[in-house]
Amino acid sequence: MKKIILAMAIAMLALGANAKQKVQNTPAQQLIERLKTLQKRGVMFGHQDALFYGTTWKWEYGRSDVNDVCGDYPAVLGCELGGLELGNDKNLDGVAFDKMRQQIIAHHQKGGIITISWHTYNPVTGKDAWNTDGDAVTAVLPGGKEVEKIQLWHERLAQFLGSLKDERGRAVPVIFRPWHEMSGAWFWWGNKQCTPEQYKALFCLTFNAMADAGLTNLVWSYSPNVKANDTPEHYFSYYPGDAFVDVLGVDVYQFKGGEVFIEQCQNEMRIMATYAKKHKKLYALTEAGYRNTPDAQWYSSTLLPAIKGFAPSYVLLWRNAWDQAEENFGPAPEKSCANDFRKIHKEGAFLFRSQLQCAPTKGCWMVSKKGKK
Ligand code: BMA
Repeated sequence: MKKIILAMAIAMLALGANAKQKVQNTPAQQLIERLKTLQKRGVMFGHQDALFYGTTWKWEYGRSDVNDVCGDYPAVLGCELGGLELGNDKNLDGVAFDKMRQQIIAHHQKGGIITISWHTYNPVTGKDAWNTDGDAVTAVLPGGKEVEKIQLWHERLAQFLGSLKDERGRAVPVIFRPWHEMSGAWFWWGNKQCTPEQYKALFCLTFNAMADAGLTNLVWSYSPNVKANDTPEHYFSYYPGDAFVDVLGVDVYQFKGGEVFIEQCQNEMRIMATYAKKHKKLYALTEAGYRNTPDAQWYSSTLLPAIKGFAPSYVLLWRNAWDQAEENFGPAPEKSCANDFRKIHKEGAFLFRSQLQCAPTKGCWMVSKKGKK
């Protein structure tokens, strides 16, 4: 009973926060409207950590592997906050948070879209997000032994997200995607580590903490990992509710042949697009890739067919890591798929940053007509 009352209180609080956002026309709502407008024009191309490093370089601000290949920047910049909660000045991949902030603001000012993930450390064991010991979700939910720690971690999170402001002090809106891939069992918030109800409470806890901190710049994304022959029932089994989510997402990587990847993406697209239409939500391929991309035609023969017939807001390929040779998912000049990427760029398969325009006086919500291919 206590649990039901708590869940209802959380839901009401969140509904209130959402209602308040609607009245005030917040940066988050402006971004949602902008994303809806952009969705009609095409699918944005995104790359994780695009502006911080590539496989052959690092910390050269202004550079991007995507730009090195095709002469344009990704429309969507993915950033990662893991380690911020500990008070570190760099994330778990070595990206300094002050540089990240600078690049987020610069990307926004050039019209780009930002999405942020959070590989949160395990609050019980102190180890990384992949450490599943210690019943950590129970520990951070009301009544748990790490409630104060998650409060502190939420404060640090809110401080960073609230510090994203342009030169005139206006909040920079971002798509925030915490607690991702919960339908797998590799993170401490995964499906073997907590119940769907506990997961939803965790998502709402973070949502409410950000609302209580007064943040109005967060567009929220839910992103389970792919499941073979996924069903809507399964896809939505951890869904916290429409009041908490703006962008439906899914993370899909190619491990086997391209046909499997295409089939899985098409199936997830169908599930997300159907719900998105009915509930007026956006949807996206929030993480994707083929490790090292050992297929010179991967973009035209696999990635594009994977989303064919659907209108996701964006597709984000995972990082080209500077520190781990195997963590390589995006295009890069030295890769055999570079020509194919140039080809699909030229054909206008995706929207890139130069095609999104920022109106300096009105905030970054305008859409460039001239960018249309
Ligand atoms: C994972 C891997 C890790 C990385 C983490 C956060 O998918 O790329 O190497 O630390 O994302 O960026």
